[in-house]
Amino acid sequence: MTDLHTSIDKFQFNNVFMNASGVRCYTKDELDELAQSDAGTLVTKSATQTKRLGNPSPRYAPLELGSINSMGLPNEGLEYYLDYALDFQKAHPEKPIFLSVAGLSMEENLAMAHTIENSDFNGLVEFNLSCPNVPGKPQTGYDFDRTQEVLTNLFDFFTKPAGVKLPPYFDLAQFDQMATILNQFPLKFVNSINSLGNGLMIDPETDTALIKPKGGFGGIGGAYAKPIALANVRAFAQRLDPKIQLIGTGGVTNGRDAYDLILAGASLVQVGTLLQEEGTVAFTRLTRELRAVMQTKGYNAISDFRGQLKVLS
Ligand code: IRO
Repeated sequence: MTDLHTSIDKFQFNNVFMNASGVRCYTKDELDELAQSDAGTLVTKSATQTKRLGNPSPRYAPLELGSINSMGLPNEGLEYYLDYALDFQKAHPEKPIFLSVAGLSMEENLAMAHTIENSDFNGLVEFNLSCPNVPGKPQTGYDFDRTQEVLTNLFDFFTKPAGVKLPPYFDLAQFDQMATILNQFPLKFVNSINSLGNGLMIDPETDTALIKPKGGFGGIGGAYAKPIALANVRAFAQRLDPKIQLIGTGGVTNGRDAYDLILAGASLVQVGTLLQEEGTVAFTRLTRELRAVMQTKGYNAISDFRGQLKVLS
């Protein structure tokens, strides 16, 4: 039987698939549903210190090859997700989970990090440096000096296992610069990529932008993102200290897409748009399809092919 077991640092997971933060992980009921699915683990909706309602609706639309969203960081506040994670880890000590945080300022990120540091949380923390949808708040991940400053201040005191969620980059110099920054810190993982920021789609019937916030601009996910996600995972796998593992996110609609992200170097694979559209049953199909691809290739374990992408010489 093919084995989809994987690990990040000391944390063990019996399946490579999980949700992408923001998708079906807003309420405790949604998180419970993820926990009961075939996913190997789960991540909570990116939290701010206090509850936010987010942007006006419509703020998500499915597209032919993916989705557009400008949710605007709606969430129940850090305490809600931290409480959930603390209860969860008591009930499921064998299933480590991820807590995602996305402060609107460095101060807010540091304050939330202090709260988590001083709590009994024993899972992994994802610092989301790439929310594309809060009006007036540029993505930290596109400001290299700011990223260096945030991580320097964070790891001054933060000792729990942590990683960052990054936006997509499009130039090899950006991969070089960002990897040089990330390699200075005791990160356990880098999650690449968040949605392709600030796309625009138009309803042909009405000549109107499909979503309401920001004049229709929003993050693009789904199949549109696959080649960009693959390139970002591959580029970071080639540049990061091997102690920093990759989580691959973007463009997974079938088992082969996940297989490709793993070939590029991913240790875990997150599912966003597909999970939004199909629900947690998507994990059952993806698991079956990934196993089938591995069997065809003669692989029994994720480690047999992770990072083994071949290139033309
Ligand atoms: O609009 C959102 O809430 C959102 C976030 I925080 C993010 O990181 N990525 C995204 O596509 N949407």
